[in-house]
Amino acid sequence: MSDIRNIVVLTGAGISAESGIDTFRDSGGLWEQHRVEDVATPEGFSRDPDLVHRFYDARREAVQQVEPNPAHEALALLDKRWDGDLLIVTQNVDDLHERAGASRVLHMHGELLSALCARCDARHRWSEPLFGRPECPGCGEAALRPDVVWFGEMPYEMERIYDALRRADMFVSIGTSGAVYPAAGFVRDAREFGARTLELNLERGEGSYWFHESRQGRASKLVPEWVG
Ligand code: BJW
Repeated sequence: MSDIRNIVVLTGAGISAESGIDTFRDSGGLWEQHRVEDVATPEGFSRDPDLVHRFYDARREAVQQVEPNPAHEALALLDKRWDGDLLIVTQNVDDLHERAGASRVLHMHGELLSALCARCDARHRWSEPLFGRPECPGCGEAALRPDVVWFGEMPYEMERIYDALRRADMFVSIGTSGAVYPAAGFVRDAREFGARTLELNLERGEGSYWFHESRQGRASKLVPEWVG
């Protein structure tokens, strides 16, 4: 990686699979157990907020029971020792990158441990005092919802992401099916901006042909090998 200075890493559910977190589209994944329209759209939340809260409460609890795996740890090591620019853009709402020790992490689809006020847009840590309390501590309205990005909503910090993609010499995608936009389009964007592109995934993702190189296998093996 001698000619590389600026790196963007995109991670998806596959990086957390070996920690014991369900992915979305694999066999037995979350979308086989729940209807996307019911639990991952603003319309689903308006129809049945209790169902959606139960879905995210269960996932929040599951994440608290698991630990980062060697793939998260390898990225945290890269984060510590890389003196060029690095941005770990994760689609995941878990906090396993941070718990492994990474700090240059951007959660484009939000975070399980955060609550969003649908009225005033304030974001609050989803800590004990908030449980079972629908009122926003900022504006007092009963409008708290999970701070996650549902279909039809704008992912977080897109400007910062595209800025990093524009400057990237290398773009690495880890554990994502490439089925959901805009993240699925980053490889094409990065490539057009001049980056070398690498896919690390159990199987080829939907946009695999966009990558200069694609390696298949478990993230816990491929990511430490790539980081070195
Ligand atoms: C392993 C492994 C191991 C397993 N090791 N690998 C047509 C064209 C373009 C866009 C659209 C379109 N029609 C509709 C849209 C828009 C829509 C969209 O993309 N829909 C698609 C279905 C087509 N997108 C949106 O609405 C987004 N917003 C938007 O577009 O705003 C407008 C905009 C325009 C222009 C610029 C910017 C914005 C919002 C998308 C929100 C997605 N939300 C979810 C839920 C978040 C909260 C939650 O977690 O509950 O995000 S959906 C779900 O999918 C979640 C994930 O982050 C996301 C991606 O899934 P991921 O991570 O890839 O998981 P899987 O399960 O799909 O794949 C896992 C992979 O890991 C597999 O490949 C396995 O093989 C692999 N694997 N074990 C290595 N051990």
